Amino acid sequence: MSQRTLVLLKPDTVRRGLVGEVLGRFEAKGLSIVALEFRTIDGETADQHYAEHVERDFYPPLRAFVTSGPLVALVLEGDEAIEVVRALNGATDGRKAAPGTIRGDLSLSNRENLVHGSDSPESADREIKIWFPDLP
Ligand code: IDP
Repeated sequence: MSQRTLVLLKPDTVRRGLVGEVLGRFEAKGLSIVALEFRTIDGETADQHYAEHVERDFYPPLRAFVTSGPLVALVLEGDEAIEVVRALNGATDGRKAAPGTIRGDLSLSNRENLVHGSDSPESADREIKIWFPDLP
């Protein structure tokens, strides 16, 4: 079943010069880019995106991190795109993520873990509306 999912290449991906490497993995897998934007977000947008985490202990440093510089937001589309992207991303903690995944190969942190991918169809709908409100 074709799905859309919201993906972020977080500011560490941009700072480390890994946009091409990470985007290339999604493209090589066969997912299509249907929207893409390079932007720096403010704290309010971070709060909207991470609404389920705003009360968590790890949120203040996460908020500072995701607003610390430009990121790439995109919508990817393809068969089972939500699960496929999360499998490519790997486990949240880069130190524990499996080799072969983006985080497992390229991140050594549980905060600066390079990528975000929506975790369910409901999250994907909600997040796509936040980042790309005009996307048909
Ligand atoms: P996910 O990005 O793998 O779906 P979530 O649990 O939704 O993981 O957490 C959102 C983001 O918050 C993570 O990608 C990571 O950047 C950050 N994060 C999650 N747990 C921790 C933590 O324990 N310490 C620091 N940052 C965390």
